[in-house]
Amino acid sequence: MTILQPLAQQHFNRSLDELSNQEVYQLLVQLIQERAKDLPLFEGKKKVYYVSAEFLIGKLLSNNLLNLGIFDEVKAELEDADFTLEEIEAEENEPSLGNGGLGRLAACFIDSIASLGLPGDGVGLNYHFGLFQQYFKHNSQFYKPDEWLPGTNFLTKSSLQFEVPFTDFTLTSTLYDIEVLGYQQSGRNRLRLFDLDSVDPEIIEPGTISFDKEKIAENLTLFLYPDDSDAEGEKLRVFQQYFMVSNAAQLLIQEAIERGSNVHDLADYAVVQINDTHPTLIIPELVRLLTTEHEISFDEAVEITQNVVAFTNHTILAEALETWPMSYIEAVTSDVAAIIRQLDERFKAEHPQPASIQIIDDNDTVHMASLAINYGFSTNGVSQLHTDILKESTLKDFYELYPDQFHGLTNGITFRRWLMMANPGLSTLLDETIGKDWRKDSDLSALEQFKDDDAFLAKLADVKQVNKEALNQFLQANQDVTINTNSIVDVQVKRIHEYKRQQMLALYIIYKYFAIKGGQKPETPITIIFGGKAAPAYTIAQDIIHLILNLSELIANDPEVSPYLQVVFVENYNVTAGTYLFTAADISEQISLASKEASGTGNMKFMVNGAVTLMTWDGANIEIAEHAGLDNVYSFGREAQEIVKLYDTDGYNAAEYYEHDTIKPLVDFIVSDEMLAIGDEEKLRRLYNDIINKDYFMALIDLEAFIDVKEKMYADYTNQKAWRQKALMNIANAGFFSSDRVIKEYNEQIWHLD
Ligand code: 26M
Repeated sequence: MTILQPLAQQHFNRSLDELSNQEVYQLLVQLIQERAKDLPLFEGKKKVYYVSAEFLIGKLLSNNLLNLGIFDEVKAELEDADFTLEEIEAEENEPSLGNGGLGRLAACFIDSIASLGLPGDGVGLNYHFGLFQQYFKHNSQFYKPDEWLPGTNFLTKSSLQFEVPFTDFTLTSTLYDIEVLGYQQSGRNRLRLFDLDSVDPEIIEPGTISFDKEKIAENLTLFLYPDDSDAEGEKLRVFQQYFMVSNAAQLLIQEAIERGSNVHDLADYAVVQINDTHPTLIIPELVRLLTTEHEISFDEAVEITQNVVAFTNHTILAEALETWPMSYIEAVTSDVAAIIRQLDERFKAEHPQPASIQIIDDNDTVHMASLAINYGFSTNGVSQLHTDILKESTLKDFYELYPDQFHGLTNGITFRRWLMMANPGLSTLLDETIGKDWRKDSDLSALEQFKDDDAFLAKLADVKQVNKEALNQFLQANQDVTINTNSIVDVQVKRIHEYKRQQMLALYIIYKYFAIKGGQKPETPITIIFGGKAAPAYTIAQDIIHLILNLSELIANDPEVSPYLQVVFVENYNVTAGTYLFTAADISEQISLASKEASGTGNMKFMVNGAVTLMTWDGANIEIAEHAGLDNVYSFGREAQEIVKLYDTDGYNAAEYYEHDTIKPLVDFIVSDEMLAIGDEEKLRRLYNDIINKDYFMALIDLEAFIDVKEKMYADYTNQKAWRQKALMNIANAGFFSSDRVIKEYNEQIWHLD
């Protein structure tokens, strides 16, 4: 059977093998769009709207082919015509419409909602520029705008438009849809991305990522905010948020009415899951729309809204909990500001105390989480530990008020992208070994029986080897770096943030550099790979990148060390790079300061691809250890309770740790002559001073334990059989971390779709 050949004739009047890569890509997009349109939308009385400022969907071509069930066929036909799917995929711009974990979670969730056949759409913004593209120069991070729209993409312009009334003007939205196909499903959902026709990239100053922030109609959906570390008090972000939620609210009311709602019963037709507090303004916006457009009383509108909106919290970092001065909200939408004041007064009248749960504080600042929790019906954390910390400390006073409203739903990842697409070698091996049911039910537990099967373990090792070769090729093409594919591949990829402690791994690299210089050569060579972007406003995160790039250069140029240790920083880490890294890794670095990583989801991508986790007792790492078994992970470091107490009592003193004989030389090396000879003195000193005087995220507290466990892990790697058995146990027990399980739980506990 050929699919593409007749299309090539029809559209280009040429045979497939005569087309350019770009033409083949266009053909495939068209094919997918046509097949998608043939599928009906999933239906049901009640529908979920997953509203999120970010959807880090990544490239869609292979994902759609896989979900349509024509992946293998198309791949084979392309190969017959002398194309590879990889080179065709290179024609697709990657939509990087998210910063990191929160945005990628949203992408996994819409894939799972569709794959379970549930009616549910994603709702967000059509940023013209995604997260900046990162490049390195002089061992530092630089930025290029991420232009992903030009050329053929998966967006279709819909005819739906809504009026969004801002304080000083009204804007009319346009809507772009991306089809969301479930895995082997006979229906579809959509990702609905709102935009403005007036947005104009011309306002960007050439060669920069700056623009006139006052021109709202021209810039509203221009950029995704590149900042997931500090809640920047920018009015423009409030404009974006209000535009997003006003459209979402109008859309869901309109669709509910179309399905038969009389609006009074809206909660029987729609449930809104808000991805962190960014879409919280949907609460007062729903109240506004219900009272002004649908003749519903204020009290009833509040009750309806309360039964529609559910909130997910993704962080306990104080600096990431959103607050907005009321003056900003008034400048953006005075009507909604007035409603927030009413909601605040209502709440204060019933609950004058404590101050910690109030919506508007004494500084006339709105606490978005308070609005979401007090006027939503559900609040959930994203791992067991994170949920416990929310209940016991961060949101304690809310939990006491609404104990039944709290849920814990440990995150998950879609196995379609992160196993089937990313790792065809392992997927085929799984099919041959345990049958194909895992592709539908995510159950890999039958693999455990092969724990002592040497032939199987050898095949598992072969798959890893092939993936290391593929990673090597990717790195050669991406940034002209060659790695030793016979080395231990040890990977930390995620946004750069002090709490994730990339700086601690950098200090370990210094330790290892000294050890090798001193004659202690590792039995197996080691490749340590970093990837991740630092928020432009986050200086110390940039300095950490600078430190690592300098170490990479220093070691590469040292013939005594380079045969045994290589340090690579992947440029512009994104979803595509992730597929190569998760599948090639032997070691998964999950070393956040306990209590700070709400869940993590990269940890799960490594696990299902057979990397062994090196972990602190944080987020979903704890559950990974429970599922894989304690013998099959490596753990270290202080636990969350102790860390929370240290923060409460101001009990951590970095200088004290710095004075340890084992630590001081490592930290001092940051500003050594060797480093200053290649690096920037200001940056290195700033980082050095920060670590010895502040070290707010306590990199030094766990450093000694980290060094010990890393040494043990590298030594253990030489027992290849035992190592492959650990890898197997990780894969076999990864089923729990499928986002299909998570979505079933959301549905059972929160959404209650039919
Ligand atoms: C805030 C203000 C201005 C601009 C952007 C932001 C902002 C954007 C994204 C703040 C936070 C953002 O994301 C936080 C995030 O990614 N949290 C991660 O969520 C994952 C999914 O639940 C978890 O697995 C991670 O542990 C958590 O860090």
